[in-house]
Amino acid sequence: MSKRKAPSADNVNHDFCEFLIELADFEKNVSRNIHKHSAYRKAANVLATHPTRIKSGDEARKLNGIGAKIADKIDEFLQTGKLRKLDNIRNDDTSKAINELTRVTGIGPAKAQELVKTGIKTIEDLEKNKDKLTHHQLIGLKYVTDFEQKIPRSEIEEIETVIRKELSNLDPDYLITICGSYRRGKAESGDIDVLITHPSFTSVNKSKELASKLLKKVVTCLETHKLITDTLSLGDVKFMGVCKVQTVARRIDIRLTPHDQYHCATLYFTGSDMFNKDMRTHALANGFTLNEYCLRPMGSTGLPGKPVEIDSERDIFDYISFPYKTPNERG
Ligand code: DCP
Ligand code: MN
Ligand code: MG
Repeated sequence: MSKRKAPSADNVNHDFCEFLIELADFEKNVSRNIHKHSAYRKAANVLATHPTRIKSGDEARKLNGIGAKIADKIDEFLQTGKLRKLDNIRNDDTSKAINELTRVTGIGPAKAQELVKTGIKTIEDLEKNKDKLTHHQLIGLKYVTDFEQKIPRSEIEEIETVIRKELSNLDPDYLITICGSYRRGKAESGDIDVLITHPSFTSVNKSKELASKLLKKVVTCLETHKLITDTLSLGDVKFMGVCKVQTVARRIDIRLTPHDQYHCATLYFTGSDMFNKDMRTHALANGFTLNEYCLRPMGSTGLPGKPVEIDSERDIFDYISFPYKTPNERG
């Protein structure tokens, strides 16, 4: 998971997307209104993929996901070059402090609000109050500016080469896919999302002990070979940490998934998150329920049945009659 998504630069509605994302962040981090957050995010996404420049709120309203309130904001922005609501938000002290504190990975809106109440409002304040932070948050603070820098594709390619080389020496049976925005072909990514599996680990045979052993072995190997530098958290199937091959520290997640659930996991962790939402909705409309583990038919009782057998990502599209999209076409 990585923080703060910026819309892609090649989009003709870039400026609308930017203010919508700022409003979305405000709803998530300050107002804590997840519905409004989703509405703004959705609108930003619709505009980001719209091929032509939007010229009025009315025109925007015709698009799926844009209602009257957002259309009004587009008009106000077109007429005045700014938004009063955004000016107010930007000038509000609490809002400023929460935005600043949530720059640190591990500090979410709830923790940020708690810190603000005790008078901690800046990164500098955090430096003086390290006793109030968890291990994860301390690492986040240490690398706060590093983690804000996008990772060029070429650097992830370099990281992928290292991972493949070291893990194939460790145990050639590990299967590795770097998912996330990198798999979607993006020129830059916020973090590195590594998905791994091993034939010995399946949905039938997935004891915590086995999972821990398989994941830990990978993490230790990559630490030994100086790729991984810090651990934010290590569970039985999920590692969150830091790696470095060049000069900037990068966020890396490694997830272990059962061998027979690999394709559903690959699909899910490739995203985008909006694409996943669309695909899940489409699955439901076709009588299936889809998640990161499996695809199940919905029975007449409204309960999901047994997972169907999946041999490729394409199988999932086929089952729910969703036209196949290559990773590059998934938003
Ligand atoms: N994901 C999702 N829903 C979420 C979070 C994540 O479906 N709420 C899935 C889709 C994402 C993938 O997990 O593509 C990886 O999550 P990231 O946050 O790392 O997102 P990306 O890799 O897509 O973008 P970035 O370049 O910012 O890392
Ligand atoms: Mn991630
Ligand atoms: Mg990512």
